[in-house]
Amino acid sequence: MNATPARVEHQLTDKGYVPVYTTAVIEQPWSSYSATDHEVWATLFARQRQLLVGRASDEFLRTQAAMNMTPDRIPKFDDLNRLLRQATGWELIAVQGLLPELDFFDHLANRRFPVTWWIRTPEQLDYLSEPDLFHDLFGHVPLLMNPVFADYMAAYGRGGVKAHGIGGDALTYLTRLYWYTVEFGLIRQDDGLRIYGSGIVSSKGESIHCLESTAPNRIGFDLERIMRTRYRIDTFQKTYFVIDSYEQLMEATTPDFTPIYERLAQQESIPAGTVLATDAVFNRGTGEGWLSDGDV
Ligand code: HBI
Ligand code: FE
Repeated sequence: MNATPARVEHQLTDKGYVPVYTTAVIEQPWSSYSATDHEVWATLFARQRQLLVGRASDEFLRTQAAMNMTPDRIPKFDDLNRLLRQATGWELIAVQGLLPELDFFDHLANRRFPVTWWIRTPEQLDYLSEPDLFHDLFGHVPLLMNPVFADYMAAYGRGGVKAHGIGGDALTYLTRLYWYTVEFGLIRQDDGLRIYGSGIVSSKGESIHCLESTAPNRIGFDLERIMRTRYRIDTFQKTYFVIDSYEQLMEATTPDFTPIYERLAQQESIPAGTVLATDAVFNRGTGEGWLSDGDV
């Protein structure tokens, strides 16, 4: 039997958590999962599936159902890849942890989504500081079944590879775009605002907070506004950006970003909790419970 691959996780140092990167692409060691691993998957899957009805976007719920993920056991990437390749040409690859940004972008550009092979422990059920199998598989993979979102993610990857070559703050701007759309995005439906961001759908607390709390701002999507806006990595978001459609995301990535990066370099970044007079505001948050600093 093959040895179980490494779990490459953030290291706790006297300066707090520091990310550790790995580039290896491995086979999903499905026989290595313990009964506890499958139980953690089953618990999180059942809880989020129940919580997200009426909160996640119709398309997220539809694509997730289309993936036939088994709630009781950790799905096999090979089973999911048969569906995914057929739908949009994407495939999952198993990785051991965080990839260096260029590796990550290059995989996206080639329609490969890196999924961390290991799942969090029962003690980490409600929060862990980095993507695990549940965040990636439950959160990121379903919308890759949607052709428009799948094209956006591939275009985003190509943009990331290019930004890596440009240097300067290009990657910072692009990472903010990922953060406020792919990870923490909301979408407007006829029946109200709904969640499509992976960081939200894989989090019990934030699935409730992002739509029902009065604390956060909710602002209409604006590409350059988002690319100027700093964000928090350790608490619920202070601001959520709302798209009208997945097509709007795809259209936003069609222009050449080079002149946009040059324009952004002349402007100040915007704190996560700020609302500008030019913002299309759905609601201005009260800010209750916000931490005052720590934006990245
Ligand atoms: N690596 N495995 C993995 N998963 C991610 O989501 C990921 C990554 N490396 C870099 C990264 N995300 C971020 O820089 C994105 O915001 C681009
Ligand atoms: Fe993620």
